Amino acid sequence: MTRMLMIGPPGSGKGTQTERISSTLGIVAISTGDIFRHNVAAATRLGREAKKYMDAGEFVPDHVTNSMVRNRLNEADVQDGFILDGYPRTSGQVDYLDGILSEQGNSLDVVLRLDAADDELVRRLLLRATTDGRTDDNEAVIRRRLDLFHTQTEQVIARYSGRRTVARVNGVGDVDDVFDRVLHAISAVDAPV
Ligand code: B4P
Repeated sequence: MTRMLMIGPPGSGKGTQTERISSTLGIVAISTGDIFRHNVAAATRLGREAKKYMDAGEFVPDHVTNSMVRNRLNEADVQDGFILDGYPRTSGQVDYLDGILSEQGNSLDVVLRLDAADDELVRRLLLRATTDGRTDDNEAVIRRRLDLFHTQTEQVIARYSGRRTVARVNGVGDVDDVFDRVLHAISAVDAPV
């Protein structure tokens, strides 16, 4: 089990659980949100471009995100596997990732879908706003990010569900309990049939 996606609404715990999967299973994590934030902090050209969209709760345009992911997936440390956190989020990104994987002769082993209700997500992100100071954690922007999840990223999940690769995980509860569910979901997919 080496090639995974972590998909879920903003605040569902994608980043939190991806970090745990990475450190426990030794799989390299790639978070598009983190890559953008590093670029914003370093004031690179990519960061200046991405910031406009992130601060408004919008998706960074596909052509920018896709080429960034392509470059990352061609690096040596991910040739044996990766967990992609927060990508793909649009149908166009699914097509693009399919293209990269097919060029590489690879396929996905599992898509983890982390669930939580919108009220819980808003509560978590507003709490994070008080501790982390992320510029996209204010109520209006959070609502926009949730809208985009429901209108665009749910279609992404539907496409992977059609391929039977989606494992659904309840993201509500103690972080350790959610992680136990994640490990269980991964091992269930990995089990010999
Ligand atoms: P992300 O960084 O992916 O931001 P996010 O969706 O809010 O998720 P994040 O991983 O940070 O939060 P998590 O759910 O772990 O994206 C940010 C922006 O980048 C996007 O809005 C977009 O502009 C851009 N972007 C990224 N990828 C893109 C793409 N593919 N295409 C286009 N644009 C893209 O955790 C949230 C909070 O909940 C944390 O405070 C955490 O401590 C807490 N939490 C986690 N688990 C919990 C639990 N079980 N109980 C209680 N709290 C919990």
